[in-house]
Amino acid sequence: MTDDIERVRERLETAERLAVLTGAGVSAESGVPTFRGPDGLWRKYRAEDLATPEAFARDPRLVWEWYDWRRGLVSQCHPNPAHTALAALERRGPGFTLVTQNVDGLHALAGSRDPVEMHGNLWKVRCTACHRVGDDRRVPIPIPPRCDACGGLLRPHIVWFGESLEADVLERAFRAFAYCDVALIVGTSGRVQPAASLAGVAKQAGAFVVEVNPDPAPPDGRVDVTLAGKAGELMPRLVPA
Ligand code: BV8
Ligand code: ZN
Repeated sequence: MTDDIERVRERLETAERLAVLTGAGVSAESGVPTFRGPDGLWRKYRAEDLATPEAFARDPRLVWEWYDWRRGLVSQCHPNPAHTALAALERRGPGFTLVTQNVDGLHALAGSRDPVEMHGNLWKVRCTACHRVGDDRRVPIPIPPRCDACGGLLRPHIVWFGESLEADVLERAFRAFAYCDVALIVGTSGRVQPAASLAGVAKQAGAFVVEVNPDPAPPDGRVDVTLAGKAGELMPRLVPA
């Protein structure tokens, strides 16, 4: 593993265009539960019961109670060394894009300047009537929350299953991976589309692809080096202060 770490560290030093994709695993050591792990969120809740527009239409109160609970939990969590290392990597120079599936906002808290939040953000709400998007950090949030401007029902500004991602977000994410020379895939099970396609896009473009995960996906030809370990431990070794 040490040789692999050295190899990846060198690649990161010489990379001209670096694309990073993170998933719930990068926040696991901050205390944010993952989705599909043994103590994952989806173990207790069924995704289709909560993270879909149909669930929200059926029972907005139940969906808001789940998000309010997650917001309360995340409000107590802090970035871990993996988030900090990625922010340091970004400061090395231009040509860096961080794409995250996470909605916890911890990358920005750690200093990442402009993370591409593919699935939205727990701290943003969107009016279902006038479609205004705004920050809302109330914990707890009054349920059901109402729009200040028009009184419409607010929803989490989060991409639910069956909902399309914002076009500009998709474009930024896919462009970053289509033109990178090194791609880092950190802490994701690679189960959710279209994020799960990004590693293949990088490979197709001839990039050097690295996965960081204690429980890495079985080799499928898209990853050049797999570093089997926790992001909070490995990322600082890949990006020495
Ligand atoms: C869409 C918001 C077009 C909710 C989420 C093919 C093409 C297009 C769509 C689909 C397709 N096939 C299926 C679909 C539909 C669907 C989909 O992918 N379903 C899956 C379940 C099969 N996709 C969609 O609906 C997307 N929409 O494509 O629009 C469209 C429109 C209509 C109809 C069809 C298509 C929208 C997807 C967004 C869904 N919203 N979240 C919320 O968060 O509240 S996704 C949800 O899963 C989370 O956001 C999370 O980010 C994401 C991915 O999970 P991971 O981040 O990977 O987390 P997970 O727990 O799975 O894994 C954690 C990993 O960390 C593990 O590998 C573990 O080993 C590792 N780990 C643990 N500890 C550590 C660690 N790693 C490092 N360090 C550690 N310490
Ligand atoms: Zn409104």
